[in-house]
Amino acid sequence: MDIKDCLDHSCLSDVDKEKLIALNNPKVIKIIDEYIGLCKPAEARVIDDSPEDLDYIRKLAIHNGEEIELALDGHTVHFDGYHDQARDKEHTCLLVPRGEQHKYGKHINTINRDEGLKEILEIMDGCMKDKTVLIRFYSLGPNNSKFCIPALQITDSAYVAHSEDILYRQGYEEFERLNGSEDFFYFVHSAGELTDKKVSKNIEKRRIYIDLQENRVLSVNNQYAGNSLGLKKLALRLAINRAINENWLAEHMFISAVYPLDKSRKSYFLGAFPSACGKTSTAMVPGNTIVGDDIAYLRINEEGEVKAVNIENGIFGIIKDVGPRDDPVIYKTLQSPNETIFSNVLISDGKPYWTGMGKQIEIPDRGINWASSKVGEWFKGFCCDDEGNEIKFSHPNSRYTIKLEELDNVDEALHNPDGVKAAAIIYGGRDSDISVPVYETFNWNHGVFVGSSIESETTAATLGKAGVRKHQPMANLDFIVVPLGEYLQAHFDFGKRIVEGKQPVIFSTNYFLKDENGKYFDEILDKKIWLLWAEMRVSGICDAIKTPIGHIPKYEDLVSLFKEEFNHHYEKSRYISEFSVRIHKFLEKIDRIEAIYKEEENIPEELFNELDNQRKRLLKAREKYETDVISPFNF
Ligand code: SPV
Ligand code: MN
Repeated sequence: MDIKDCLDHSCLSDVDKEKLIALNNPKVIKIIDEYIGLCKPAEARVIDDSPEDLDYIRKLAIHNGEEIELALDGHTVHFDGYHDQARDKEHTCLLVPRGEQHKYGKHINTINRDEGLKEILEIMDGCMKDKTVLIRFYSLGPNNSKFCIPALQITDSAYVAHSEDILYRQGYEEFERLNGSEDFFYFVHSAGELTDKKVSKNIEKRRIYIDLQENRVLSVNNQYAGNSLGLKKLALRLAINRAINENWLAEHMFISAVYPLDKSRKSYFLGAFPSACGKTSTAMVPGNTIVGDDIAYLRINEEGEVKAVNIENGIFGIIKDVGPRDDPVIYKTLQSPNETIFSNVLISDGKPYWTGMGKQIEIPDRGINWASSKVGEWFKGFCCDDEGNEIKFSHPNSRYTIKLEELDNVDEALHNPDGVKAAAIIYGGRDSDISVPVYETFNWNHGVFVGSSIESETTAATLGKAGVRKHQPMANLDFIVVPLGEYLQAHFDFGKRIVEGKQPVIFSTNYFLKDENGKYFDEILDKKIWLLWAEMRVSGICDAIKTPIGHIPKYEDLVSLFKEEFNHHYEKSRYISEFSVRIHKFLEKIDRIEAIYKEEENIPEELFNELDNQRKRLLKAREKYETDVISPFNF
């Protein structure tokens, strides 16, 4: 069949058809043909990587009311509907062939593939009526790299396309390079019918269905980026499946270069933290340079080392608490003219306001924001949300979207097609009463166990109640679309393939430990000290104390780091409180984790071995020291 015959849609101009035909890729044409036919847009535009096309998208987002221009050049605001402010886990489902649903654990919502497809395709029938559909080509990973996965995005939201232009690398050329191959991911998104305030109206029909068989995700009746942007968490899910089959890892991790205080060395750290647990702020610790803050692909190169790339090109970051003191680099960028989309903040006089932007700013009493069920006027005392509480001026999950290149601290290796060498991996959670602020695991397998045991109190980044303790293996649980056992086995197997001595050192951090009065021990920037200590360990510069959970810092090393960096005396009493090993708390956690894994099928032997060994070490220490809370000075 001549591929030109497929594109018999009056909504496509000849110029646009030519752009598609030039790619010489029958699968691309077939997909576009199918979804234009189904979604029935008024107009279709094929966007290549030209500056004119990208400018068209920016203008369209403003023209159609999905974004509003702000006072500073390049700044816009976008509002998601009141019930569309976070990832919707409930309506995100994996399409699973008949008879296979039992293989997947409790963590994934699954739906029979035939039924799910029927349902969502019905919802999508005519969903782009009167709208312009945008056909976009992107690259997940640096261009022309072994890591790169080309991705086709079809969306009727100019906000989604604009966000992806900021957050991802353009990929029309990657599709040319594909030379007809079917090896790409694709995403079809529709915000669905919009209200007069341009937010998705039919929220009860919001669906995000993941189809591993076709390497595609269909998403409808939403705008919040975590639900709508194919390239973000929807692609992460497809990538996790693909990585398992190809022996690499797709992780919810930042990548940053960490330097000692005298800047004499540089090591790349990766870190996995559940949403809203300090991942971006760890990646952005002042003095370090950033490669990425959210998603990394990891591969082992020919020398047997771990290399990692950021598959993104920008940051979709939580804006709450971004202020000049704790987040100076981002704050400065957000106050400068450049391409930035704010979402769900208060707007007054063309300026954005958010919670925790610093004491120097007075928050206006009126403005527009996400407060009413329609986006609209907000005023101090605005009542009420679904629980009857006063509505604050800015949502806890309000965000900013910027290009990494806007930041002063972007790392030179951002686009390196070979990636950066991973010297260390950090696993962090949100835990108020168990773990110490930082420790180094004994080896790769112990580190995998620690990553697999992350627990975190829920946050505003997903819909539902915040503050509930949840198991969050590798901070990736929300995105793991394969049985948990397979995912964990892939981590153990990955470790075996790394050349001995080249394994990244795995650390655990916890910034959320509280004292008996419920006050956090740590200041926000103290995480820099934990990173500096980890860097010293990676570089072989300092000794550490061996405990049953791993190696912890010596008091004197922390005293000098706090002194040199913050000119602050790190009190011995605080050290003892923070770094004591709370045996029964760890044991209770092990019991919780064990119970979860015992309910899953095919959890690797290695994991249970690590768990048993960890438990034995803790029990032995309790016997030896005859106490349940062991001071670091005792070891
Ligand atoms: C996260 O929640 O982990 C994010 C934002 O990075 S989202 O796009 O919602 O996934
Ligand atoms: Mn994330």
